[in-house]
Amino acid sequence: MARVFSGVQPTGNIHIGNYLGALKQFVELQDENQCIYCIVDMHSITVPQDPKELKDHILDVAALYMAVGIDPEKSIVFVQSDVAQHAELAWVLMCNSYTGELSRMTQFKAKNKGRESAPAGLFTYPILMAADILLYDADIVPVGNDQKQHIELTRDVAIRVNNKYGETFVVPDGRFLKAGARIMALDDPGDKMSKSAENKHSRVSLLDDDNKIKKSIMKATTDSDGIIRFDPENKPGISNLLNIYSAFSGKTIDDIVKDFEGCGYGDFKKELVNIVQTGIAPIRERYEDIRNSDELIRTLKDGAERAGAIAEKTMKRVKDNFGLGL
Ligand code: ATP
Ligand code: LTN
Repeated sequence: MARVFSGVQPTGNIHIGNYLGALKQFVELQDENQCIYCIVDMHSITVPQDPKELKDHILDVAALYMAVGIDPEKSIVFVQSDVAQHAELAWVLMCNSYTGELSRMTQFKAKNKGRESAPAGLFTYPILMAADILLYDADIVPVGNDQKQHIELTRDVAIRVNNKYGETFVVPDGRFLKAGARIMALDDPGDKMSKSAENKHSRVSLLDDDNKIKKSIMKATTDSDGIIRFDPENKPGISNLLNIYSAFSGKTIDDIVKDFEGCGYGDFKKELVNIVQTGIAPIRERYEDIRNSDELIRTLKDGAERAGAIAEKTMKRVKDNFGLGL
């Protein structure tokens, strides 16, 4: 059985990009693998958070994990800050990574745009992510395409440590889906769909009601030539919508294009509204029940205990190999 690890930040507005790029894979993988899914709250404080909102968002994401189909009987689900070894290992890895490689991370560059000085945690964010993954000897890391560079860095650091200190870490592979790996913003298909974008119609969130889903999709930016064709370069808007259609329906893009031959964008969007509404409704319904149950916190505490037992073993191996402690 392969070991799978991934994480999502506890910020609001989990959207269909997060779902199609990451969460959907989490569910698919849990039958055949040993899966560990984390709510990475320590990553989220790399930018300022309201403490009360953060606590709520941790439980929101945990409930969404279960609502999309993650089964805590099969997978370990826990909150990152409940297992202290994440921060402990991050320090060791920081001592084995370079400011040069961290400066090249495009996510850091994007988040730090226009500032002269950045919070050090924003800069070292990818190392905490590497620690998350390496702590659990993960073989596979299901994520969206935007995380490719961070996975490469994780591999580089793992290989570097193994070469210097002897076999310490499993070198992980990223797992990226074809149809959902990079969902673009509905209002600007040049940008990825994002939790933090100001315009709420730039995304469809998993907890949006039918009305909001309809509004956001019908408003989505397309182009003026009116032909439904997959061409991300020249027709990014309609290509993004085709991608979303394909990911929710399971149909290939070629088949969808054939089905809509001769139709206008309006007809296509109406059908897409239908498909997305149908895909999301059961998640939203399950979410309400789970979010309000007492079971949720018990599940996370149990998950932290199980994760902590694995993390402790890895940290012992790391300390032994590095000559740390007594
Ligand atoms: P933001 O949208 O504000 O940039 P994020 O990327 O920081 O949020 P996370 O919670 O860290 O969100 O990401 C959870 C998962 O969703 C990650 O695996 C990430 O790669 C994936 N993901 C995020 N945005 C998209 C997208 N637009 N398309 C596909 N996958 C995505
Ligand atoms: N950096 C990721 C979230 C994340 C993660 C991880 C994903 C933190 N730790 C470990 C996979 C494995 C993001 O911003 N999407």
